[in-house]
Amino acid sequence: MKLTREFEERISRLHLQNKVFGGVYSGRGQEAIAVGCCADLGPQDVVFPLHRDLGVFVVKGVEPGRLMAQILGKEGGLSRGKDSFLHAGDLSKGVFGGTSMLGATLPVACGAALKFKLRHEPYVAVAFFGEGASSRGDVHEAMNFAGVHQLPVVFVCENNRYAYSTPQSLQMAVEDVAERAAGYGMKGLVCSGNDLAAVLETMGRALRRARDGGGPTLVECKTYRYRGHSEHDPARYRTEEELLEWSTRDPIPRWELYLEARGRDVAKVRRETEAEVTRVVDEAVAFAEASPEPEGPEAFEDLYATPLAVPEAPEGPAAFEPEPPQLTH
Ligand SMILES: Cc1ncc(C[n+]2csc(CCOP(=O)(O)OP(=O)(O)O)c2C)c(N)n1
Repeated sequence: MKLTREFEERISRLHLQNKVFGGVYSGRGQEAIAVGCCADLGPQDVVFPLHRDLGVFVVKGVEPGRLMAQILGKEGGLSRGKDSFLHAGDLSKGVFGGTSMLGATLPVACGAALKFKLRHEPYVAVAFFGEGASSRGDVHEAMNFAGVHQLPVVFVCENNRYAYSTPQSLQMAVEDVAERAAGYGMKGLVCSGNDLAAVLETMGRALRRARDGGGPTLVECKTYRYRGHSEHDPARYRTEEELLEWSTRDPIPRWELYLEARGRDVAKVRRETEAEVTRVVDEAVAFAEASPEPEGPEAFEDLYATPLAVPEAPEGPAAFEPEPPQLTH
């Protein structure tokens, strides 16, 4: 959680220096969700993060230098400087790239989960989305398909109460996104997304169900977006009281309390973690800044996937020759 937070702090500073390629969408306050949902995933499990999910990349083990280079649009980045963070992925770590169309990654997650099921592979697909995206058609079609086919997929809704400036009450008529799960024949679970222990426990149940062939789960993590929608948004549409209330639920001090209650020397943990986090982020920034700008011709490379297998042409005459269409007038 601290690594993600520090990484994002540094991105905000680089953004002020005009070094970031594309928008900056902070997930400050939502760190426990990425950590709690990805901590128990294996290298073969796949994830579908969104614009606020830098933490998912971090926990899935994407190399921090390449991640920072992606954010600066450099050659050393995940897409070799061809795109911003928004559409970045790293298939070597099971991280699919995002799309601009909110919710459009959920059907793709179902495709990945269907592949696991058809091949009897014991893996899980995890798709992240906001409560705003939950009102989009693709999201419902994906959940319906996952329910019908009992796919090993977990849908994680990060309900941070705002879709850009739109509060939840203006875009959905139910209190919990998780209520919708019932309509698709799956379990809907709600937990505090600001409490790492709660996310770990809830996600653990969903992952066990998916791995045991029990089908999909919709996990709703209640949380709060500490910053504006993106760096250009001062988010004045929120009240002081609301900000104050949620500032007391910061997931990092909350986890420290949890550790303290279990007898850990939190001051020591904090010291060691902060030193390590600063070192990792310093190195990532140094790598990204030293990485060259893309030159241009690479824009025409990596455009098509290499086919897994080229089907062989059948020998002899084709088994089926379609009739030419008959014109009636
Ligand atoms: C289909 C679609 N509509 C609108 C947008 C513009 N847009 C980008 S992010 C965003 C807010 C999304 O809110 P939510 O899904 O709750 O996620 P959050 O940003 O709160 O994490 C909007 C409206 C988009 N990218 N795609």
